[in-house]
Amino acid sequence: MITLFTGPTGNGYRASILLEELGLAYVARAIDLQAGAARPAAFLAASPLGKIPAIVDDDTADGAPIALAESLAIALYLVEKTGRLSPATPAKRARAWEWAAIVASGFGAAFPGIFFARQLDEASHGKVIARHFEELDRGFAAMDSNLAARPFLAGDSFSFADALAAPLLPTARAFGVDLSRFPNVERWGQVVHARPAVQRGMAVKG
Ligand SMILES: N[C@@H](CCC(=O)N[C@@H](CS)C(=O)NCC(=O)O)C(=O)O
Repeated sequence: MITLFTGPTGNGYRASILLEELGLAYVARAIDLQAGAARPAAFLAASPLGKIPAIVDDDTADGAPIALAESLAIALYLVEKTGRLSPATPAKRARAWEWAAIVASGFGAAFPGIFFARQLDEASHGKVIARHFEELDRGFAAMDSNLAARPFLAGDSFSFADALAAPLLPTARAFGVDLSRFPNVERWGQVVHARPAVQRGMAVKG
């Protein structure tokens, strides 16, 4: 059985629509998204940033539960688990993931940005910027906790997740984020950026 931690938002609905479309059995647990509301420990254990949606799947091949957050990662996991809702050809699969990424990153960043800015007056743009820096801190804090227990983002070896995340560090420094508050991230960054392929990749200017 899958437990879905969710709420009445677009991100939550992405996960519940997928579960429904795939015909998977699940129980939905509502999370109070108000700032300062208590969040259940099982939810926080499943969601590194404490955001919905998140799932815990008890029905796994080796019996070890899989806990997972982020709508895009949940989609990838459920599609892989069931072998369904994935186009048959590599070209169509690539197109489907391209659109999934646009939905999760582009739209996913714009809506909360507008939601937050609408609560402010014209003179308060500094608060919008501060809010985005808070989100960066939130992400790096979660990454730091993750990297306290393992050398790379997804375990013992370098994966595509590390490759995708590597450029975050120089970008964050250029934006003035003090990464010394996240020692595990800095340690990971030194290892990752010492990799010849990462250095070669970071040298490509097009
Ligand atoms: N990138 C995430 C975004 C998740 C997200 O922003 N969830 C919001 C609700 S729509 C949330 O949990 N907000 C509460 C908070 O930020 O503490 C995804 O695609 O799942």
